[in-house]
Amino acid sequence: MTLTMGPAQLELGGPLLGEMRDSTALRDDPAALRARLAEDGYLLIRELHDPDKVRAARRVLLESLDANGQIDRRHRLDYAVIAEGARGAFLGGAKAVSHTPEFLSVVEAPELMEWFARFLDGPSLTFDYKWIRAVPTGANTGAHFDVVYMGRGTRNLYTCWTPLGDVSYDMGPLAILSDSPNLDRVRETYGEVDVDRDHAEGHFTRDPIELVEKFGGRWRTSEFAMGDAVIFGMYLMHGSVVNASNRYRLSCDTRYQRADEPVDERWVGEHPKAHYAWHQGEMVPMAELRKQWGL
Ligand SMILES: O=C(O)CCC(=O)C(=O)O
Repeated sequence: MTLTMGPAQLELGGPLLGEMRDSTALRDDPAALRARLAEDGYLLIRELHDPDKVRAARRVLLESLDANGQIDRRHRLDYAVIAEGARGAFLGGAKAVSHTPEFLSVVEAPELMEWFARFLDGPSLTFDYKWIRAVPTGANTGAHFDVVYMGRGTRNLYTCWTPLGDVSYDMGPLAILSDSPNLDRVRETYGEVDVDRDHAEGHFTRDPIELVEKFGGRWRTSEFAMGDAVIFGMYLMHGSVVNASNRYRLSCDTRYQRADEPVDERWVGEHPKAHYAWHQGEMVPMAELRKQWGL
């Protein structure tokens, strides 16, 4: 099977793209989880969330998209078929969705906060801001580190990527660069970007093959079911496969850290400030920065 990422076609099972490793068996063993994260850069945990709660959160998101005319009503709402001419939606900061009891009962579930507390070896907190995505046909996320968007607090910060529904390969699942790419120089340069301070593009590249050719490693992805989650740190290169289906790929990504470590102030509070200056003034193209860095 061939999957598309940006301009590239990658054969699943070929040298450039494989399947994510399943770490579900380690879910209650924090030391083993930490060792696995250090080795792979990510943790795929099946049913980390309660699937029924994810189903309820999905419903809230679908109703919001439907109210906005984005769902093709000739199909069951649950199929999330995209209305003709409708675009994607990024509902980051849309509290009418992200702070519903249904949504919070997934991403702020006491059992999830406790799981992170065990993993982090100390009480955990989560950012108030939640990133929620309805990815349309033909779209995908370019390759990036999360640190460029949220690096003002502790770097011991973790993303939990949660599919809000089953996600098959054709629906554009998350993809991560694993298998020991040598990204030291990328970390020292691109990894120090702050998009609000630098007015820089956030994605390092849209071409996944270029990354493997320059830095090594192998892309990995997976199909997902309701309840699954992928956890990773701020310096994991990741993006997504193109959504080749006629349905929205629904997901959210939320952040967790130790409560006693510094917090990036843009993402917490009653009304998080979010990206307050990213697109102000002239944007600096990533190609220009990469030239300066010799990358
Ligand atoms: O869901 C996506 O397409 C991208 C997610 C992402 O970049 C993240 O979880 O940090």
